[in-house]
Amino acid sequence: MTTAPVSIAPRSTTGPREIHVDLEARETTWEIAPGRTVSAWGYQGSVPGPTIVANVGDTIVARLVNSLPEPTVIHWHGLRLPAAMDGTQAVQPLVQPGERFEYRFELPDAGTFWYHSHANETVQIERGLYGALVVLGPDEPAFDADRLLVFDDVKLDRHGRIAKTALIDRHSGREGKVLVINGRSEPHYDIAAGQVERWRLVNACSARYVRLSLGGRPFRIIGGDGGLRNEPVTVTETLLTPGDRVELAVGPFEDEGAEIAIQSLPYRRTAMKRPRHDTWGTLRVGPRAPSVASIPAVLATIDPLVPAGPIEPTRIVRLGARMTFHGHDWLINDETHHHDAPVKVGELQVWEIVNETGMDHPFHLHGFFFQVVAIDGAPVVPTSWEDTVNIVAKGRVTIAFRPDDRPGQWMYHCHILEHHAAGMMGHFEVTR
Ligand SMILES: [Cu+2]
Repeated sequence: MTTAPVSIAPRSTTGPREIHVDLEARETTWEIAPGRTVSAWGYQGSVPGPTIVANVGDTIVARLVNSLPEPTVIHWHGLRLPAAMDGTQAVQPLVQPGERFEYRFELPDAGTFWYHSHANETVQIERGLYGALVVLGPDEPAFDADRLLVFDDVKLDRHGRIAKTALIDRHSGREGKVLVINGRSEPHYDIAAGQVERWRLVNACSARYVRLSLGGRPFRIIGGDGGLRNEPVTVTETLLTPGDRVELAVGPFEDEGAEIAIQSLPYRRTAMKRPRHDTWGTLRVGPRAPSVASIPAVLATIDPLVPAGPIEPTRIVRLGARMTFHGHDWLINDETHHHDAPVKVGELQVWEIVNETGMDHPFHLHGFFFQVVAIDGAPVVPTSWEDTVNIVAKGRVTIAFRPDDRPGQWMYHCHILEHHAAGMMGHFEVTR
């Protein structure tokens, strides 16, 4: 099936607005491929849920109505919102069946974000409770078209239903064989020769890493989790862990009629999974069209939080595992659901995330963007703001962030949903 670009035009130049969104979580029928449906859960009955497009400074008013048979809650992934709006059980009671909750918060940053259930995630996100949120800044680079691609994989049982959680999932994370972009398998996209499109990618998979390639063609990375990076960088692949976002400039292609595979290259995130080469969709190069795209050489200024020189972590966060009678527990500093020390508003945080396990873990921090300042102890110059970073097996990544004045309960966790559920998460308080 062919999919048209999404409309990501600014809605208004008349100043900040309130954007009202209804998000009823309910049972629905999800057409994952033409004529192939599964029973699922979706916001407003669609998977993904409604795409929210807003400007920096707008206020989101999102009304969650829970029409599911179990409690739920919505987390706004990557957004710097007040703690009370973060949508976790640490800051609000779960929204019970038949109940509702109104989220209200301002949008301080431009970028590609997403929202998803933060209750019984291994079931609720797998069944489709996620959607994207795009926030536009006042001065975005010009492109010929915008696309939003939300990657997900669905695990079906032999009856074609969304499979129940298996014991092995707790160890390796759940991966499904049905690969979908924006809820549909094998989509086709058309791009005019000579044109350049902005692609915003979200990895909504429970555990699958997407080492994205466009048939080996070069493309430019222009943004990460927290909006535009310092400058465009040309690559032939980029890795998206679960929870990750990346923004790309795709094109120009000169070969009219070419079919380019949107694929993921083999990636070994755990010795337990055989790395695979997968095709997610196809990009077709159509007749030539004029281009208005203009990508500046400098996209954003990323001022380093940590001065050059030796880096002294203020905190060590160790990712670990232990065998138990029910399989693996996943740990932070030797504890499941770790309670970490508070941090103070305005005090620079330099956290070394140490992966003691034999498997990669995507580390996600709620509510605050960080800079990656060292990898395996070697300083790196930060080029973007992130909220999710891969920590390779036995590897170490040092991140830095300075909590702004949003006190309350926050958390960090592995974004492999089964690992989060099995304990690889930490609570911490931001205090004044
Ligand atoms: Cu993990």
